[in-house]
Parts: sequence; structure tokens; C-alpha cells
Amino acid sequence: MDGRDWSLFLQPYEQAVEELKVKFKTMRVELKIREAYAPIEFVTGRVKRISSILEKARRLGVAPDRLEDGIEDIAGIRIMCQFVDDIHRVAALIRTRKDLELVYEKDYITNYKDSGYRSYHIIVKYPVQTALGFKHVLAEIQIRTLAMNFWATIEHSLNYKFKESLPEDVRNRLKKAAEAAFLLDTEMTSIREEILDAQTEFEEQSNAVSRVLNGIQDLYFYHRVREAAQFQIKFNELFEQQDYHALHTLSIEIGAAIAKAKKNNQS
Ligand code: 0O2
Ligand code: 0O2
Repeated sequence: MDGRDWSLFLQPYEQAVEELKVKFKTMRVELKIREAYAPIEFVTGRVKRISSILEKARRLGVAPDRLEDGIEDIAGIRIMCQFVDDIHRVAALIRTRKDLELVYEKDYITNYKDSGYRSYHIIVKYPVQTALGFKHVLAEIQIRTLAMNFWATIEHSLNYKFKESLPEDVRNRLKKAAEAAFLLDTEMTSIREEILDAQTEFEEQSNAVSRVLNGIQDLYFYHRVREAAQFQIKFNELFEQQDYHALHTLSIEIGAAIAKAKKNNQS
């Protein structure tokens, strides 16, 4: 153990972190282009410090020659999302990837930790191409919302300061703060759903307007001038009243009139 060349040992982990960071940042860019919205807000990564590796090995009883299998988060990737739903989307995307192998998942969102910690963890086996061939290293991918990350970052630094002896009172207040952070996530999700509903409604309204106006044009094309003019008057009234439900009904009536006009035209 004492004779271990740490930079040689950590090198494939450094490479895995760098490669995975690039891959998830690219996923963000690609999804932004494809779908206008990316479920990934930002990506960070780190290789665990030697002192933390040794401390964890001692705590978990991992033998010095078993670090590669025993410590799963020597390579760590963190993916931050805006909404809780995005976490599940990102997890689903990771499950379909061919460039890594899933080992197991830990859902600390449903089963949040006693501390209040919430996150979705996926342990993967990642192949790194070294000068001597392929080497598979374990990596931990933590997926969380911005609120979960805010809480975890502060809680982690306080825990570091106080080590195991975090005062009971502080511990309880941190748990409450974790609940508040989760409430914030829930509230932001419901606001988002309302915005999405409003967007859909707006889309449907503008579609009804274009269906009516295009339909009136079609009626002129079939020389149904009087009918087209009547529909136009009706449209003006309903549009003025912003009665989108009636506009939708009007578009159906116009559709029927066009079908009739077409039929008459053919006979
Ligand atoms: P951008 O354009 O800011 O999104 P790198 O080697 O540059 O890829 P590095 O220097 O190792 O990455 O940084 P790290 O710690 O892995 O952070 C990766 C990205 O996360 C960086 O963005 C940080 O700016 C960003 N980041 C870290 N913390 C926060 C945060 O609290 N909020 C936000 N919005 N971003 C954060 P990039 O890679 O420079 O790209
Ligand atoms: P780092 O690099 O300092 O973040 P353990 O639960 O520690 O016995 P296990 O099963 O490997 O060991 O880990 P677990 O519970 O899946 O968690 C691994 C990582 O999740 C931790 O890494 C943290 O990054 C994060 N985590 C887990 N619980 C908490 C928590 O209560 N608060 C915060 N802030 N983070 C947590 P490390 O080992 O702490 O390393």
C-alpha cells in the first residue's frame, strides 16, 4: 500500500471523469438543439482526494488492494437539473448508453437519507483506453436538482467542519432545510406545469384562428362568397370576444362547409 504510485493509480479515474464530463456536457448541447429544452443544467466532476479514499476505505473496511472494487466513487460525476422530472429523464438516457455499463442505482429521492440528503445515484463501469489497453473503472454519477445541490453543498461543508459531532440542534435544522428545499422543487414543478398548460392552450388558440382564416380562404376558392363572408363576420365577433371555444366550433363548421363545397364541385 505504502509503495503505491498514486498518480498512476488515479490516472484512469482522471481520464474517466474528463471523458464523462465531456459526454454529459455534449448531451446537454445536443438535447438543447433537438428539443429546445435540456434536462441538464450543468455538469461537474472530480476525482476523490487520496485522504478521502483512505478514510472511506477504513470506514467501509475495504482492504488496500481492493480499492478499485470497494470504493465506487473515486471517479464522481454530478449532473444538475432544474426539475425533479429531469432527473428521471437523465437517468433513463444513461440507462440506454452503450459506452458504459450500469452496475446499480440508488434512489435517494424516494428513499432520502436520514440527514435529509436527496439525489439519484447511478454506479457505472466505464472503459478507459489506456496505453496498455482497456481498463474498466467504477464511477458514481449523482443526479440532482439545483435545490438538492444547494442543500448538499452546504451540508457537506458543515459536516466537514464538525466531522461526526454535528450538534443535534443543527442536525435537525438541516433536516428541516432539506424539506424546505424539496418543497421548493415541488412548487417549481407545479409552476412549470401551469406554464406548460398555458403554452399548450395558447398554441391551440392560435391553431383555431389559423384554421378558421385558412378555411374562409378555401371557401372563396370554391366561390362560396356569401358563406365565406358570413363566417368572416362570425369570426370577427368571436375574436373580439376572445371566445376561443366558439372559434374552435366555428373551425369545425367551416371544415364541414368546405367538404360540402368540394363535393358539389366534383358533381
Ligand atoms: P459553462 O459555460 O460555465 O457552463 P472544465 O474542465 O472547464 O470542463 P472544471 O473547470 O473542472 O470544468 O469545472 P467543474 O468544477 O467540473 O465545473 C463544471 C462546470 O460547472 C463549469 O462550467 C462551472 O462553471 C459549472 N458550475 C459549477 N458550479 C456551478 C453552479 O453553482 N452554478 C452553475 N450554473 N454552474 C456551475 P463550464 O464547464 O466552465 O461551462
Ligand atoms: P465526497 O467526495 O466528499 O462527496 P456511505 O453512505 O458514505 O457509507 P456509500 O454507500 O458509498 O457510502 O455512499 P452513498 O451513501 O451512496 O453516498 C456517496 C456520496 O453521496 C457521498 O460521497 C456524498 O457525495 C453523497 N452523500 C451521501 N449522503 C450524503 C449526505 O448526507 N450529505 C451530503 N452532503 N452528501 C451525501 P462522500 O463519500 O461523502 O464523498
